[in-house]
Amino acid sequence: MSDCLFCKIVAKEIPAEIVYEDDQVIAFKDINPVTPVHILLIPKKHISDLTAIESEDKELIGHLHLTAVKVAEKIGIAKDGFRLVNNCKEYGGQVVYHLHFHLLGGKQLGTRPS
Ligand code: DGP
Repeated sequence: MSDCLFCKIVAKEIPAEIVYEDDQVIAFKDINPVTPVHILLIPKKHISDLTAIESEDKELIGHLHLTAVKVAEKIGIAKDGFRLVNNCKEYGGQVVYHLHFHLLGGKQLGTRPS
């Protein structure tokens, strides 16, 4: 999508601190981190939000989760643990409408998700 911010990061039209990339997904540092480690994981395919995934995306979504673990291991937060969050649409707090998961870690987080 030509006007999508994260599609522009995928296309390297906007710079980002990329920590992992393959043919299906890309992971990069959040511009406004809320935890010591705050990485965004996105599919390269434009999907607006979690409700827009289709059965053909099953493998892709699984791959995105496996990638989150791989990135957490690479960065060194897998042993202590981390949080993987998706903000879905307005009430979920979604701002950028290209499906993404926040990988949050590097400190003790609370037991309540919000
Ligand atoms: P969400 O509320 O789930 O849609 O979160 C969007 C996140 O995207 C937010 O934590 C800030 C991040 N973000 C917004 N614009 C940019 C950008 O241009 N570069 C990077 N690296 N992150 C961005």
